[in-house]
Amino acid sequence: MSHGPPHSHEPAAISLQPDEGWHCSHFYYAFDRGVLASMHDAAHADARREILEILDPEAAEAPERLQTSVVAGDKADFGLMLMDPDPLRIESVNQRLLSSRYGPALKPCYSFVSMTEISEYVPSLEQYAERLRAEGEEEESAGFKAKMKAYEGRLPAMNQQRLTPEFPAWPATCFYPMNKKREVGENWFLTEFDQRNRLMAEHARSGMQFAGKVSQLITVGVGLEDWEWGVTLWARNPQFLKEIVYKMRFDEASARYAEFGLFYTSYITTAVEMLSHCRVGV
Ligand code: 76R
Repeated sequence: MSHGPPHSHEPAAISLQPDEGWHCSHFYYAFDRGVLASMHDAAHADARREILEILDPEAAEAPERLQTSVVAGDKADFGLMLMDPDPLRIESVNQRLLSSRYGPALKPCYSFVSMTEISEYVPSLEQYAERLRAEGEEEESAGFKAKMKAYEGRLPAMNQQRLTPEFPAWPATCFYPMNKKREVGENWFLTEFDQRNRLMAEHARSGMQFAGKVSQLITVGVGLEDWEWGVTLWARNPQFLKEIVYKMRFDEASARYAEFGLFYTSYITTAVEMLSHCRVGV
């Protein structure tokens, strides 16, 4: 089969952008205090200006989303969460940082490359109706109709939030990678769809109990990363991070099938606040 216009020798346009949704990268860095100590005051002033430009979410070259946070513990000093349709626009932030005046003082600690998607477990309108029926709602009842109408109303915005999210203005965030088990007898990927769907519905119900306290973004690493998913949580208060993850450990989807990588907990800041917090160039 031939692709592209007939009789054309032009290569088909190549794009790195997904049909829908965005690329996403999480980056974590630590400062090398020895290198910082060897820099003169004037060099710090220039380096600060430069790093603040690179981390300015409003800058012309900035990806669609750029969030800076200061990391708790010694896994890293600060983190970036970056999203854009163009993966190179995201990666260029990392390269511009590393090649900047502060570049020699930056040690990359961890990164996670992923993309957004609408999970196959997000119920369509028909599947949502199915769930309501399964929960014993009468098809003709006013309650059933009201719930269907409400779901139909919020689904487009929810899907947009999954694909091209606005970051919540909440101060605490936590990122961790996760897999679903592939072991003999406990293989998520050999489990029937209905069963997975049932477990994910249970999972979603426990998640919804944290509405107003925790907001989640699941990005997919399958085919791109060492782990299958990246979990980004934002919380009004860090105690909710602890509460939600504990609660979910009891959901069968997590209890039986989930495997987790390292957790990176951090607090959202501006780039200026991050530099002051890390006592860099101040
Ligand atoms: O997207 C949606 O809100 C629809 C329901 C839903 C899906 C499909 C949902 C709801 N999640 C979904 C998918 Mn989730 N989620 C996690 C973790 O720590 C743990 O035990 C697991 C890490 C948390 C804390 C969390 C929170 N979820 C997924 C998937 C992808 C599975 C796939 O596609 O195969 C993973 C790996 C995963 C893991 N989830 C919610 C939450 C919360 C808080 C909700 C409710 C969202 C809301 O209220 O809008």
